[in-house]
Amino acid sequence: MLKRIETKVLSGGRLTPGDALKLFESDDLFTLGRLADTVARRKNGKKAYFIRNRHINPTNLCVNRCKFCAFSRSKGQDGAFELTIREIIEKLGGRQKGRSKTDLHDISEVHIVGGLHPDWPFEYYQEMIATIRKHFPKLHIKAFTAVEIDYLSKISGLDLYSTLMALKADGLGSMPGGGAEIFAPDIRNRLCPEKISGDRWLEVMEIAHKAGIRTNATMLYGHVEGYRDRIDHLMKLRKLQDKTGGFQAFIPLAYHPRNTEMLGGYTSGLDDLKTIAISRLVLDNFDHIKAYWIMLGEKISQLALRFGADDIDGTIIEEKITHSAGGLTGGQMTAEDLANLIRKAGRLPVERDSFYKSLKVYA
Ligand code: V47
Ligand code: SF4
Repeated sequence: MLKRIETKVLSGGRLTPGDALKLFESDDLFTLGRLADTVARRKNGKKAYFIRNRHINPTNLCVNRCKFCAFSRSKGQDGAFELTIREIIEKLGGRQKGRSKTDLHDISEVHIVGGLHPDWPFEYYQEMIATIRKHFPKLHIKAFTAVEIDYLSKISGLDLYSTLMALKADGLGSMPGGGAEIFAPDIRNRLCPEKISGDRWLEVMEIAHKAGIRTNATMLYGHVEGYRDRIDHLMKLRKLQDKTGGFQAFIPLAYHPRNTEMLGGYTSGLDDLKTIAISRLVLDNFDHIKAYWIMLGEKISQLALRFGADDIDGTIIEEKITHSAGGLTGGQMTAEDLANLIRKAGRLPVERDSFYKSLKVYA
Protein backbone atom coordinates (compact mmCIF):
# COMPACT_ATOMS: atom_id res chain seq x y z
CA MET A 1 0.00 0.00 0.00
CA LEU A 2 1.47 3.30 -1.08
CA LYS A 3 -1.20 5.48 0.60
CA ARG A 4 0.97 6.40 3.58
CA ILE A 5 3.87 7.38 1.33
CA GLU A 6 1.56 9.30 -0.96
CA THR A 7 0.19 11.33 1.97
CA LYS A 8 3.73 11.99 3.17
CA VAL A 9 4.93 13.19 -0.22
CA LEU A 10 1.89 15.40 -0.81
CA SER A 11 2.37 17.09 2.56
CA GLY A 12 6.03 17.79 1.76
CA GLY A 13 7.48 15.02 3.97
CA ARG A 14 10.82 13.42 3.19
CA LEU A 15 11.07 9.76 2.14
CA THR A 16 13.17 7.40 4.27
CA PRO A 17 15.25 4.53 2.83
CA GLY A 18 12.43 2.20 3.98
CA ASP A 19 9.86 4.24 2.03
CA ALA A 20 12.07 4.15 -1.05
CA LEU A 21 12.37 0.37 -0.77
CA LYS A 22 8.57 0.04 -0.62
CA LEU A 23 8.35 2.10 -3.80
CA PHE A 24 10.95 0.01 -5.63
CA GLU A 25 9.23 -3.21 -4.52
CA SER A 26 5.80 -1.98 -5.57
CA ASP A 27 4.26 -2.93 -8.90
CA ASP A 28 1.90 0.02 -8.76
CA LEU A 29 3.69 1.97 -11.47
CA PHE A 30 0.68 4.21 -12.09
CA THR A 31 0.51 5.51 -8.51
CA LEU A 32 4.26 6.03 -8.55
CA GLY A 33 4.11 7.90 -11.84
CA ARG A 34 1.19 10.07 -10.80
CA LEU A 35 2.90 11.00 -7.55
CA ALA A 36 6.23 11.77 -9.20
CA ASP A 37 4.42 13.79 -11.87
CA THR A 38 2.69 15.85 -9.18
CA VAL A 39 6.03 16.61 -7.53
CA ALA A 40 7.67 17.46 -10.88
CA ARG A 41 4.83 19.81 -11.77
CA ARG A 42 5.08 21.54 -8.42
CA LYS A 43 8.74 22.23 -9.19
CA ASN A 44 8.68 22.99 -12.91
CA GLY A 45 5.06 23.41 -13.91
CA LYS A 46 4.38 22.09 -17.41
CA LYS A 47 7.86 22.96 -18.59
CA ALA A 48 10.19 20.29 -19.96
CA TYR A 49 13.67 21.31 -20.92
CA PHE A 50 16.20 20.55 -23.62
CA ILE A 51 19.46 22.14 -24.71
CA ARG A 52 21.32 22.63 -27.98
CA ASN A 53 24.52 20.85 -27.09
CA ARG A 54 27.30 18.82 -28.60
CA HIS A 55 29.22 15.98 -26.99
CA ILE A 56 32.95 15.69 -27.51
CA ASN A 57 35.06 12.80 -26.27
CA PRO A 58 38.70 13.89 -26.54
CA THR A 59 40.01 10.32 -26.18
CA ASN A 60 38.86 6.82 -25.37
CA LEU A 61 42.26 5.79 -24.02
CA CYS A 62 41.70 5.05 -20.35
CA VAL A 63 43.85 3.66 -17.57
CA ASN A 64 40.76 2.44 -15.68
CA ARG A 65 38.94 0.02 -17.99
CA CYS A 66 35.67 -0.33 -16.05
CA LYS A 67 33.87 -3.61 -16.71
CA PHE A 68 30.66 -1.94 -17.90
CA CYS A 69 32.43 0.37 -20.33
CA ALA A 70 32.60 -0.54 -24.02
CA PHE A 71 33.94 2.89 -24.99
CA SER A 72 37.44 2.77 -23.51
CA ARG A 73 40.56 1.28 -25.08
CA SER A 74 44.13 0.62 -24.03
CA LYS A 75 47.05 2.17 -25.89
CA GLY A 76 47.63 0.51 -29.27
CA GLN A 77 44.31 -1.35 -29.21
CA ASP A 78 42.02 -1.30 -32.26
CA GLY A 79 39.59 1.60 -32.18
CA ALA A 80 41.69 3.77 -29.83
CA PHE A 81 41.55 7.49 -30.64
CA GLU A 82 43.04 10.75 -29.41
CA LEU A 83 41.78 14.09 -30.70
CA THR A 84 44.06 17.03 -31.19
CA ILE A 85 42.84 20.40 -29.96
CA ARG A 86 42.55 21.47 -33.57
CA GLU A 87 40.25 18.50 -34.28
CA ILE A 88 38.10 19.47 -31.31
CA ILE A 89 37.81 23.04 -32.57
CA GLU A 90 36.91 21.73 -36.04
CA LYS A 91 34.16 19.52 -34.60
CA LEU A 92 32.72 22.53 -32.80
CA GLY A 93 32.86 24.81 -35.80
CA GLY A 94 32.58 22.47 -38.71
CA ARG A 95 29.85 21.37 -41.00
CA GLN A 96 28.31 17.95 -40.36
CA LYS A 97 26.66 15.71 -42.93
CA GLY A 98 22.91 16.25 -43.14
CA ARG A 99 22.85 19.24 -40.82
CA SER A 100 22.86 22.91 -41.58
CA LYS A 101 25.81 24.95 -40.45
CA THR A 102 23.54 27.34 -38.59
CA ASP A 103 22.06 24.54 -36.50
CA LEU A 104 25.52 23.48 -35.41
CA HIS A 105 26.72 26.98 -34.71
CA ASP A 106 23.70 27.56 -32.55
CA ILE A 107 24.75 25.15 -29.81
CA SER A 108 24.97 26.80 -26.43
CA GLU A 109 26.92 24.08 -24.60
CA VAL A 110 29.72 21.63 -25.26
CA HIS A 111 29.79 18.54 -23.06
CA ILE A 112 33.28 17.04 -22.80
CA VAL A 113 34.07 13.70 -21.17
CA GLY A 114 36.70 11.14 -22.00
CA GLY A 115 38.99 8.41 -20.74
CA LEU A 116 41.86 8.90 -18.31
CA HIS A 117 44.65 9.30 -20.85
CA PRO A 118 47.90 7.58 -19.82
CA ASP A 119 50.22 10.37 -21.07
CA TRP A 120 48.49 13.71 -21.63
CA PRO A 121 49.74 16.33 -19.15
CA PHE A 122 47.38 18.61 -17.22
CA GLU A 123 48.42 21.49 -19.47
CA TYR A 124 46.84 19.71 -22.47
CA TYR A 125 43.44 19.79 -20.76
CA GLN A 126 43.95 23.42 -19.80
CA GLU A 127 44.89 24.32 -23.34
CA MET A 128 41.86 22.42 -24.65
CA ILE A 129 39.47 24.43 -22.49
CA ALA A 130 41.24 27.75 -23.04
CA THR A 131 41.34 27.27 -26.83
CA ILE A 132 37.64 26.41 -26.98
CA ARG A 133 36.90 29.51 -24.96
CA LYS A 134 39.07 31.63 -27.25
CA HIS A 135 37.35 30.38 -30.42
CA PHE A 136 33.79 30.23 -29.04
CA PRO A 137 33.58 32.78 -26.21
CA LYS A 138 29.81 32.41 -25.78
CA LEU A 139 29.81 28.61 -25.64
CA HIS A 140 29.30 27.12 -22.17
CA ILE A 141 31.93 24.47 -21.43
CA LYS A 142 30.61 21.62 -19.29
CA ALA A 143 33.53 19.29 -18.90
CA PHE A 144 35.18 16.47 -16.95
CA THR A 145 33.50 14.08 -14.55
CA ALA A 146 34.56 13.91 -10.90
CA VAL A 147 36.66 10.87 -11.89
CA GLU A 148 38.55 12.92 -14.47
CA ILE A 149 39.00 15.84 -12.06
CA ASP A 150 40.51 13.47 -9.47
CA TYR A 151 42.89 12.17 -12.17
CA LEU A 152 43.80 15.70 -13.31
CA SER A 153 44.58 16.62 -9.73
CA LYS A 154 46.91 13.60 -9.51
CA ILE A 155 48.76 14.38 -12.74
CA SER A 156 49.00 18.10 -12.01
CA GLY A 157 50.21 17.66 -8.45
CA LEU A 158 47.64 20.28 -7.39
CA ASP A 159 44.99 19.69 -4.76
CA LEU A 160 41.40 19.30 -5.95
CA TYR A 161 40.38 22.87 -5.23
CA SER A 162 43.38 24.34 -7.09
CA THR A 163 42.86 21.97 -10.02
CA LEU A 164 39.24 23.08 -10.32
CA MET A 165 40.08 26.77 -9.93
CA ALA A 166 42.75 26.51 -12.64
CA LEU A 167 40.27 24.91 -15.05
CA LYS A 168 37.63 27.46 -14.11
CA ALA A 169 40.05 30.27 -14.94
CA ASP A 170 40.62 28.58 -18.33
CA GLY A 171 36.89 28.57 -19.07
CA LEU A 172 35.31 25.55 -17.37
CA GLY A 173 31.68 26.49 -16.70
CA SER A 174 30.17 23.41 -15.04
CA MET A 175 30.69 19.66 -14.69
CA PRO A 176 28.68 16.67 -15.90
CA GLY A 177 27.53 13.99 -13.46
CA GLY A 178 29.28 10.89 -14.82
CA GLY A 179 31.49 8.46 -12.94
CA ALA A 180 29.13 8.10 -9.98
CA GLU A 181 28.02 4.60 -11.07
CA ILE A 182 26.88 3.00 -7.78
CA PHE A 183 28.51 4.21 -4.58
CA ALA A 184 28.11 0.98 -2.52
CA PRO A 185 31.70 -0.36 -2.27
CA ASP A 186 30.95 -4.07 -2.89
CA ILE A 187 29.06 -3.38 -6.12
CA ARG A 188 31.49 -0.66 -7.19
CA ASN A 189 34.39 -3.10 -6.82
CA ARG A 190 32.66 -5.51 -9.16
CA LEU A 191 31.93 -2.78 -11.71
CA CYS A 192 35.06 -0.71 -11.71
CA PRO A 193 37.74 -1.79 -9.25
CA GLU A 194 40.21 0.81 -10.52
CA LYS A 195 37.86 3.77 -10.31
CA ILE A 196 37.87 6.25 -7.39
CA SER A 197 35.55 5.30 -4.53
CA GLY A 198 32.04 6.63 -4.13
CA ASP A 199 33.23 8.72 -1.17
CA ARG A 200 35.94 10.30 -3.29
CA TRP A 201 33.42 11.06 -6.06
CA LEU A 202 31.27 12.85 -3.48
CA GLU A 203 34.30 14.70 -2.10
CA VAL A 204 35.26 15.98 -5.57
CA MET A 205 31.71 17.22 -6.10
CA GLU A 206 31.63 18.91 -2.71
CA ILE A 207 34.84 20.76 -3.52
CA ALA A 208 33.57 21.68 -7.00
CA HIS A 209 30.45 23.19 -5.41
CA LYS A 210 32.69 25.10 -2.96
CA ALA A 211 34.66 26.39 -5.95
CA GLY A 212 31.40 27.75 -7.38
CA ILE A 213 31.15 25.08 -10.09
CA ARG A 214 27.69 23.58 -10.50
CA THR A 215 27.51 19.92 -11.40
CA ASN A 216 25.11 17.11 -12.22
CA ALA A 217 24.89 13.67 -10.63
CA THR A 218 24.22 10.28 -12.20
CA MET A 219 23.55 6.68 -11.17
CA LEU A 220 24.27 3.71 -13.42
CA TYR A 221 21.53 1.13 -12.81
CA GLY A 222 20.34 -2.19 -14.20
CA HIS A 223 23.53 -4.30 -13.90
CA VAL A 224 24.39 -6.23 -10.71
CA GLU A 225 23.11 -3.79 -8.11
CA GLY A 226 19.99 -4.28 -5.97
CA TYR A 227 17.32 -1.79 -4.94
CA ARG A 228 19.11 -1.19 -1.63
CA ASP A 229 22.23 -0.07 -3.53
CA ARG A 230 20.21 2.38 -5.60
CA ILE A 231 18.61 3.76 -2.44
CA ASP A 232 21.98 4.11 -0.69
CA HIS A 233 23.19 6.04 -3.76
CA LEU A 234 20.20 8.39 -3.80
CA MET A 235 20.43 9.04 -0.06
CA LYS A 236 24.12 9.99 -0.32
CA LEU A 237 23.35 12.43 -3.13
CA ARG A 238 20.45 13.93 -1.19
CA LYS A 239 22.69 14.41 1.85
CA LEU A 240 25.40 16.21 -0.13
CA GLN A 241 22.82 18.35 -1.88
CA ASP A 242 21.45 19.39 1.55
CA LYS A 243 24.96 20.56 2.40
CA THR A 244 26.01 22.33 -0.82
CA GLY A 245 22.98 22.85 -3.08
CA GLY A 246 25.41 22.59 -6.00
CA PHE A 247 23.75 19.83 -8.03
CA GLN A 248 21.55 20.94 -10.89
CA ALA A 249 20.13 17.71 -12.28
CA PHE A 250 20.06 14.02 -11.49
CA ILE A 251 20.34 11.58 -14.39
CA PRO A 252 19.70 7.86 -13.93
CA LEU A 253 21.79 6.07 -16.59
CA ALA A 254 20.32 2.83 -17.94
CA TYR A 255 22.99 0.15 -18.28
CA HIS A 256 23.80 -0.96 -21.86
CA PRO A 257 25.46 -4.40 -21.98
CA ARG A 258 26.89 -4.90 -25.50
CA ASN A 259 30.66 -5.26 -25.98
CA THR A 260 31.25 -4.89 -22.24
CA GLU A 261 33.13 -7.28 -19.98
CA MET A 262 30.14 -7.47 -17.65
CA LEU A 263 27.59 -8.36 -20.33
CA GLY A 264 24.05 -9.02 -18.95
CA GLY A 265 20.85 -7.56 -20.41
CA TYR A 266 19.23 -4.21 -21.14
CA THR A 267 17.02 -2.55 -18.54
CA SER A 268 13.24 -2.82 -18.97
CA GLY A 269 11.04 0.17 -19.79
CA LEU A 270 9.21 -0.51 -16.53
CA ASP A 271 12.40 -0.28 -14.50
CA ASP A 272 13.44 2.87 -16.37
CA LEU A 273 10.18 4.62 -15.51
CA LYS A 274 10.17 3.37 -11.94
CA THR A 275 13.72 4.60 -11.40
CA ILE A 276 12.93 8.03 -12.82
CA ALA A 277 9.82 8.33 -10.65
CA ILE A 278 11.52 7.20 -7.44
CA SER A 279 14.48 9.49 -8.10
CA ARG A 280 12.05 12.40 -8.40
CA LEU A 281 10.39 11.43 -5.12
CA VAL A 282 13.54 10.75 -3.08
CA LEU A 283 15.65 13.66 -4.36
CA ASP A 284 13.32 16.34 -3.07
CA ASN A 285 16.19 18.85 -3.04
CA PHE A 286 17.11 18.45 -6.74
CA ASP A 287 15.38 20.86 -9.12
CA HIS A 288 15.70 18.66 -12.20
CA ILE A 289 15.50 15.00 -13.17
CA LYS A 290 16.83 14.23 -16.61
CA ALA A 291 15.55 11.42 -18.83
CA TYR A 292 18.60 11.03 -21.07
CA TRP A 293 17.01 10.19 -24.42
CA ILE A 294 20.15 8.61 -25.86
CA MET A 295 20.03 5.86 -23.22
CA LEU A 296 16.27 5.58 -22.67
CA GLY A 297 15.17 5.88 -26.27
CA GLU A 298 12.80 8.51 -27.56
CA LYS A 299 9.56 6.87 -26.44
CA ILE A 300 10.58 5.98 -22.90
CA SER A 301 12.01 9.50 -22.43
CA GLN A 302 8.70 10.86 -23.59
CA LEU A 303 6.83 8.73 -21.05
CA ALA A 304 9.39 9.70 -18.42
CA LEU A 305 8.20 13.30 -18.80
CA ARG A 306 4.94 12.10 -17.20
CA PHE A 307 6.78 10.06 -14.56
CA GLY A 308 8.80 12.79 -12.84
CA ALA A 309 11.38 13.91 -15.40
CA ASP A 310 11.49 17.51 -16.65
CA ASP A 311 14.52 17.39 -18.97
CA ILE A 312 15.57 15.15 -21.88
CA ASP A 313 19.10 16.50 -22.49
CA GLY A 314 19.86 17.79 -25.97
CA THR A 315 20.90 17.67 -29.60
CA ILE A 316 24.16 15.85 -28.67
CA ILE A 317 25.22 15.48 -32.36
CA GLU A 318 27.79 12.73 -31.78
CA GLU A 319 27.52 10.10 -29.04
CA LYS A 320 30.06 7.36 -28.46
CA ILE A 321 29.72 5.99 -24.89
CA THR A 322 26.21 4.52 -25.16
CA HIS A 323 26.62 3.57 -28.79
CA SER A 324 29.78 1.55 -28.09
CA ALA A 325 27.67 -0.48 -25.64
CA GLY A 326 24.74 -1.20 -27.96
CA GLY A 327 22.80 2.07 -27.80
CA LEU A 328 19.56 1.64 -29.72
CA THR A 329 18.81 5.28 -30.56
CA GLY A 330 20.16 7.44 -33.36
CA GLY A 331 22.84 9.88 -32.28
CA GLN A 332 21.11 13.10 -33.23
CA MET A 333 17.88 15.03 -32.76
CA THR A 334 17.36 18.58 -33.90
CA ALA A 335 15.91 21.20 -31.56
CA GLU A 336 12.61 20.85 -33.45
CA ASP A 337 12.63 17.04 -32.98
CA LEU A 338 13.18 17.49 -29.26
CA ALA A 339 10.49 20.14 -28.97
CA ASN A 340 8.06 17.84 -30.81
CA LEU A 341 8.86 14.93 -28.56
CA ILE A 342 8.14 17.11 -25.52
CA ARG A 343 5.02 18.65 -27.00
CA LYS A 344 3.56 15.24 -27.78
CA ALA A 345 4.09 14.26 -24.14
CA GLY A 346 1.77 17.13 -23.19
CA ARG A 347 4.55 19.33 -21.83
CA LEU A 348 5.76 22.78 -22.77
CA PRO A 349 9.11 22.58 -24.62
CA VAL A 350 11.67 25.03 -23.25
CA GLU A 351 15.12 25.38 -24.74
CA ARG A 352 17.41 26.14 -21.80
CA ASP A 353 20.95 27.26 -21.18
CA SER A 354 23.38 25.34 -18.98
CA PHE A 355 21.88 26.81 -15.80
CA TYR A 356 18.23 26.18 -16.76
CA LYS A 357 17.59 29.73 -17.85
CA SER A 358 14.90 29.70 -20.51
CA LEU A 359 16.24 30.67 -23.96
CA LYS A 360 13.17 29.93 -26.05
CA VAL A 361 9.71 28.57 -25.36
CA TYR A 362 8.29 26.47 -28.21
CA ALA A 363 4.59 27.20 -28.19
O1 V47 B 1 30.35 7.96 -16.40
C1 V47 B 1 29.56 4.02 -19.33
C2 V47 B 1 28.14 5.74 -18.11
C3 V47 B 1 28.68 7.94 -18.12
C4 V47 B 1 27.98 2.62 -19.90
O2 V47 B 1 25.77 15.37 -16.68
C5 V47 B 1 27.39 3.72 -19.27
O3 V47 B 1 24.36 16.11 -18.16
C6 V47 B 1 25.31 2.80 -19.59
O4 V47 B 1 27.65 10.81 -17.34
N1 V47 B 1 25.83 1.69 -20.16
C7 V47 B 1 28.95 9.10 -19.04
N2 V47 B 1 26.06 3.81 -19.11
C8 V47 B 1 27.65 9.78 -19.46
C9 V47 B 1 27.22 10.79 -18.45
C10 V47 B 1 26.23 11.83 -18.86
C11 V47 B 1 25.48 11.64 -19.99
C12 V47 B 1 24.56 12.63 -20.35
C13 V47 B 1 24.44 13.78 -19.60
C14 V47 B 1 25.22 13.96 -18.49
C15 V47 B 1 25.12 15.22 -17.72
C16 V47 B 1 26.12 12.98 -18.09
O5 V47 B 1 28.11 6.90 -18.89
C17 V47 B 1 29.83 7.26 -17.47
C18 V47 B 1 29.19 5.97 -17.03
O6 V47 B 1 28.52 6.16 -15.82
N3 V47 B 1 28.39 4.54 -18.92
N4 V47 B 1 29.32 2.83 -19.94
C19 V47 B 1 27.16 1.56 -20.34
N5 V47 B 1 27.66 0.46 -20.89
FE1 SF4 C 1 37.44 4.94 -18.32
FE2 SF4 C 1 35.16 6.22 -17.77
FE3 SF4 C 1 35.11 4.02 -19.35
FE4 SF4 C 1 35.64 3.78 -16.73
S1 SF4 C 1 33.68 4.52 -17.63
S2 SF4 C 1 36.79 2.81 -18.41
S3 SF4 C 1 36.78 5.66 -16.29
S4 SF4 C 1 36.11 5.95 -19.82
